[in-house]
Amino acid sequence: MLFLEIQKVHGREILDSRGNPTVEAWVSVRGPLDGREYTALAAVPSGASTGRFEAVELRDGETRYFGLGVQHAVKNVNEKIASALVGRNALEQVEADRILMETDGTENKGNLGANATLAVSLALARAAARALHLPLYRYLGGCSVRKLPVPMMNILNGGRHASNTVDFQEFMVMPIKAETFADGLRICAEIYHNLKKILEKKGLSTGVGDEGGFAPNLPDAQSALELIVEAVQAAGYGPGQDIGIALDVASSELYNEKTGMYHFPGESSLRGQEVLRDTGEMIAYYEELLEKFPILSIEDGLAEDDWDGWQTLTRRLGERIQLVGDDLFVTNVKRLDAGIKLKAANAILVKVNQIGTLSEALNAVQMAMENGYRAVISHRSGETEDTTIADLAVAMNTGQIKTGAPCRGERTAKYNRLLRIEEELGTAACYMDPFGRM
Ligand code: 2PG
Ligand code: MG
Repeated sequence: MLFLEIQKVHGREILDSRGNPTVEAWVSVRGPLDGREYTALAAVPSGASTGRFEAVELRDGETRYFGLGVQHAVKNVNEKIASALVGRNALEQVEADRILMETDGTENKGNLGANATLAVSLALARAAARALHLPLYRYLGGCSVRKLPVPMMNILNGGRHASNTVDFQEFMVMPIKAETFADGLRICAEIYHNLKKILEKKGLSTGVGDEGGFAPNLPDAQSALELIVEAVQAAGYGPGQDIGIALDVASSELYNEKTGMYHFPGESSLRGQEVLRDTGEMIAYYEELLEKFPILSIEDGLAEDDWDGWQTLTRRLGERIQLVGDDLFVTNVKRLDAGIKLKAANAILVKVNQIGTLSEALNAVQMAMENGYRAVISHRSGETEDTTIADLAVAMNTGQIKTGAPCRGERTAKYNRLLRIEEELGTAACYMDPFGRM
């Protein structure tokens, strides 16, 4: 077996797209054939609507950057992680990730920080690919890769990602009938621009949220969906025929443990009275929205701990639409396994920093697929220019990616990387409706 000796591991503190610090790592390995040094970088994203069961993002808690500094995580990269990995074979990703877990020694990466472990885990894969002169998607996915993901493009932001009155976090369009990824991306961008014109005409704000989608003040989810349908039609596409709608309710953020209810602060403020829904009402609400709009996918429709509710939701809607567990599963095979056994949800959102190593994220994708669950590779609301998730979506054949609006460089970096991959794959590239309908 080839030996790609890990030579250096180095971390540094950089900024994410919200202006908060995050960890970047670079790893250098010795090329197996020419003995040259190959270096690659990777940077870690950060969430706002973070699930309670996610791996730990180590923050300094000191005064600089309001406590959000990551100097301790960086120190862990430069000291503990570097000394555990230098001299080992970069081709043994699973073993390297196991060493990261062992060096950390906790269930949730609370010692080293999942931001420290993930930066190194991703940079390691990138450096190995580079030393082998392979694109990352090819290195991770092998000779059979060809499927470009359908974007779930977030064009209207709410919840924790914007300071408007929209309570659902994400309203996304999916170009399910496009011929190619490039075509799908163009269609989404055209819808995005039409939405902007419609908002302007109505005197609504065209400022954007954390993921680049518009963030106007609207009375409720129904009015957001109406605007999206209008934008799809104005762009010349058929809602439901060419374009499906996906929602991320991020409902763990709306759920209040004390009342056992979902609280809608935006809707409440505009109605002048408190709007609350219990689990049954949430499900009924989705059923009502499904009747009116071509919704194909709902993420985090219920809170991260409401397993009973998720079972009911899946029984009621699971045959009709995709139900994605984000905070519910947190890219963790233990939680996913529990969900599969309970028949809760039918898809998983995969965010590499929720779990903290590449191998563990890949395991989650594999477990999902082996059990008839779909997997959607996803960015975080706080991102960097790192494009690893674009390659990951192609390598793992997931057929879907969630990476924001066609706006803000950290979002377009992923889309642009997918354009390059599609061109590189040439006639082998394929793009298809992830829900397999004709
Ligand atoms: C989500 C993500 C990404 P955050 O909830 O799916 O869109 O948001 O990174 O804030 O958790
Ligand atoms: Mg989510």
